[in-house]
Amino acid sequence: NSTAQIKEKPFYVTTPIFYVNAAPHIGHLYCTVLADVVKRWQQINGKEAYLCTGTDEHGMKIQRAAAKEGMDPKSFCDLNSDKFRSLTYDADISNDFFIRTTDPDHKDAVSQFWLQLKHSLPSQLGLYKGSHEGWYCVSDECFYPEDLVQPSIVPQTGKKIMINVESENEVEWVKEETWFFPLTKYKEALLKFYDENPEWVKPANRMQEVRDWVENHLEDLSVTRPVSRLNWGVSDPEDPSQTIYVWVDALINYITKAGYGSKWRTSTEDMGIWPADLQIIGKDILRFHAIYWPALLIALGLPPAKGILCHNHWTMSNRKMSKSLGNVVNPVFALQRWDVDPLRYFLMRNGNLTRDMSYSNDIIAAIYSKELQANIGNLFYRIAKPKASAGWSTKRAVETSNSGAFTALDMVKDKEEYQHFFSLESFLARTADGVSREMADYNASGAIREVFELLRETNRFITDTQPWVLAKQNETLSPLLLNWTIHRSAEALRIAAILLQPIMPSKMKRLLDEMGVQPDRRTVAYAKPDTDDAYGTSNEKKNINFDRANKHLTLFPPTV
Ligand code: ME8
Repeated sequence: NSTAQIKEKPFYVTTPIFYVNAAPHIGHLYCTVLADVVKRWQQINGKEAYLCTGTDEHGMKIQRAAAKEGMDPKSFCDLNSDKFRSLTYDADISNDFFIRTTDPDHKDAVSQFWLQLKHSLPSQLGLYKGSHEGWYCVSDECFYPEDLVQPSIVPQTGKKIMINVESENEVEWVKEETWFFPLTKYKEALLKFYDENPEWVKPANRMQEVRDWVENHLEDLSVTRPVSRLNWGVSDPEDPSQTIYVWVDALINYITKAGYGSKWRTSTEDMGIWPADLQIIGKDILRFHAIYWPALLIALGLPPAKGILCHNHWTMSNRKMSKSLGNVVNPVFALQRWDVDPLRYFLMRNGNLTRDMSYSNDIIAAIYSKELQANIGNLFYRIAKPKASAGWSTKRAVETSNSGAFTALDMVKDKEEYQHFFSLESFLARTADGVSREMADYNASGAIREVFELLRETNRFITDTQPWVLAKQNETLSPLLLNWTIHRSAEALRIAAILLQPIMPSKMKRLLDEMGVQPDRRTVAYAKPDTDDAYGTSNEKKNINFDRANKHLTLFPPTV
């Protein structure tokens, strides 16, 4: 039936699931906020969208961390997983799922995936058992080839150790019997997949890195550990001497919440929200997501995610912020100090996909005062402050505009001396498109830049049109020009607030509430001038009045 509508698959975005060996830091918050911004952006574009985050709780790293604390692994995981979960509340993350790899539904999904790998593949493409020796890094939970390992000395103790040259974490020599996934047999399939999806990993240099790795360094993957060394994990249902490798376990999280194992197991069924539209990861875990994960899915005839966004790292004094290094910023304190939305704003503004980013309270303080207070806060205050006696009423300005009285301005449109009254128009018209273009590349920083150009331009516009002078003039055109100035500034603020909702959800909600913008008119479709003819009026029920007392108008209060 040609009239039958095919329901569009909801947008699905994921973050990595975080190791619970220590508390969360600002790097974890960063990628979770980015995922939240992507999800909220879809929503204000009218799409149904889902976000999955959570914690990675199995493996040797966690087993050892728990033992060090003298705790049983599950209690240890409960304690630390809660810290990540409460961070999502504190930071206003709109996640739909918070997965824990110790959840029964996930462990079940892992077992099923495992059995499918073992039994549904032709023998040369399926799992095989073999013996394995090599350098294993517990901190990174992976083996490294000989050429990526070198001796090092622990500064504090003088102890001689072997480390991986990239992560600088300790490696140890391990020899064991395990199951293998014949990754090398999937080389052609992976390269074909990359060829067909040349922008699969963004940014482009990361895609190239992946391709180089697949072309030159592919090895079969050891996908279990002997239970004697690793017992904290999902064990092979048919071979209890083996525990499934933590990375295989962890990657499956992305399909668990999409219903794999409980609602579907093959691509001929309705896979719900899978494939994910976007998987956000840090550069440290690119190989797992861009090589192992698609290979495992391709093996079972399941589609890989539609795209991967790989970001760089936050640093402190030029070193990667990491739990193992102990140079971390505690996001809970940062949220208390700066408030949720300003911190989200900073992370998105200074976040970067291609360079490492540096965290500094001085920079946050400067951005807070120069951008949030001086631009958006100030603009809000300027156009909403009560000066009704002098005609500063946005309500009236909007009404005047809507009643068509602005056609009077047509008379002056071509006159040189009135040009500055129209200087904002091109910004009003194009900002939403600019933001959409940036967000198509998931570039929140670029999106912020576009909005702030509009805001800066608006403050300049007000300075040029001098509404305070117009308010005192008795010329025929003055009231019209005054209302025009206020109305166009209000339009700029309304558009900016709509577009910034994903980044600062609660501040922008307040701003839009204060402006009397109806909840169903806060989508990107309304982020164009003259699309909303109903805001700016007071809403008796909610007691929202655009001409309220000054003290309510401070969006970004002074910080301590
Ligand atoms: O790797 N700057 O978990 P993890 C920015 N459990 N982002 C950072 C960061 C930093 N300094 N440090 C960490 C794991 N991240 C696995 C993932 S997924 C199936 C399993 C972010 O706790 C970044 O996104 O080490 C990185 O990829 C992720 O946290 C790793 O978190």
